[in-house]
Amino acid sequence: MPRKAVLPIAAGLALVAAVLTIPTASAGQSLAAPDISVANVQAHLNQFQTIANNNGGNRAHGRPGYKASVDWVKAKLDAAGWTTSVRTFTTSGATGYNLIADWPGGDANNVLMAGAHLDSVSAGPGINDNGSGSAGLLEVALAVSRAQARPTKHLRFGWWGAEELGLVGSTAYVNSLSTTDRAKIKGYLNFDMTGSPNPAYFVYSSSGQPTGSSALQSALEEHFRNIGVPTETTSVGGRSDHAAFARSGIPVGGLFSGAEGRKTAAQAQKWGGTANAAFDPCYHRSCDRTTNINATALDRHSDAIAYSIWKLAGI
Ligand code: DPN
Ligand code: ZN
Repeated sequence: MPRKAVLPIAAGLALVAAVLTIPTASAGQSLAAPDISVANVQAHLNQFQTIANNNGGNRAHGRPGYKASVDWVKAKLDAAGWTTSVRTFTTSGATGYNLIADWPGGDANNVLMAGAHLDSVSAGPGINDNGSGSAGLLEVALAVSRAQARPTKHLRFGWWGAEELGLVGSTAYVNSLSTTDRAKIKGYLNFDMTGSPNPAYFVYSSSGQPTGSSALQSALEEHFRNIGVPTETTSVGGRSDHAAFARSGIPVGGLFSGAEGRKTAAQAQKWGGTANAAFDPCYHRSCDRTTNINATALDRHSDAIAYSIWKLAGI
C-alpha cells in the first residue's frame, strides 16, 4: 500500500471510533452521570464577574448587569440545542426576566425542573450568591447537550430574576402556569449558593413536604455518599426559589453550602474549614467575587447537580 494512503485510513478509523464512542442514549438506557468540569463552571463565574465589572459592579434586578447575565446564559443554551424563552415580570418599578430552558423530548406530563437565581444583590457581583448555582446548572445543561441525553422525564431548567427582592421571579413563573401545567411538574431542584468559601454540605430536607420529595433528597445525598462527603439536612424554609414551588405542592429539593451562618466545631471537624466563622463572610457584600469561591465545594456541588438530574430524569 502506498505510504500516502495510510494517513487517510488511520484518520478514517479514528473518526469511526470517535463517532462510536459519543455517549448517546435512547430512552430506557441509563448513562452514568458526567463528572462536571469545575474549570468550565469557574469560566462561567469569570464571565459573571466580567459582566458585573462592566455594569457598575453588580448583576441586580433592574440593573444592566442582570439582563447581560440572562443574555449570556441564553446564548450558551441556544447554541447547545436547548429551547429557551425569556419571561418578563415587573417589580420595584423595573422589568424582571426569568430564563426558561427546555430540553426537547421526554414525557411532557412528567416534568423535572431545576433552577437557580441569576440576580445578585446590588452591593456586589453575586458570584457565590448565586453565580455558583447558576454556573453549575448551566454547565450541567451543556453536559446534557454533549451527551445528547434522552431522559424519560421532560427536563426544564430556570434561571430566576429578582430572587433577592423576595423570590419574585420564581413566584411569577409558578403563578403564570395553568393548574394543568403546574401539575405536570413532578419535582423542583434548587441550587442557591454552592461554592461558599468555608463550605457546608447541606441538602434540603424532605420532611413536611409532599410525597416524592424524599426521592429528591435521596438522589442528592447519594452523590455525596458516593464521594465520601458527609451531609446535613437543612429545613427548606422560605429563603430561596424552591419556596415558590413548595407553596404549590410541588416536591422540592436542593443544595446549599451556607451563607451568614457560622460553622460549628463539629462541622469543621467533618468538613474542614474554620470553626466559629461564617460559611460565607462575603454574603451579600461587594467581596462576593470570584475570590469568594471554594473550588472543591463548587466542584462537588456541580457534580451533585448532574448526578441528581441524571438519576431523577432517567437519563
Ligand atoms: N436566599 C439566599 C439569598 O439569595 O440570599 C440565601 C439562602 C439560600 C439562604 C438558601 C438559605 C437557604
Ligand atoms: Zn441566593
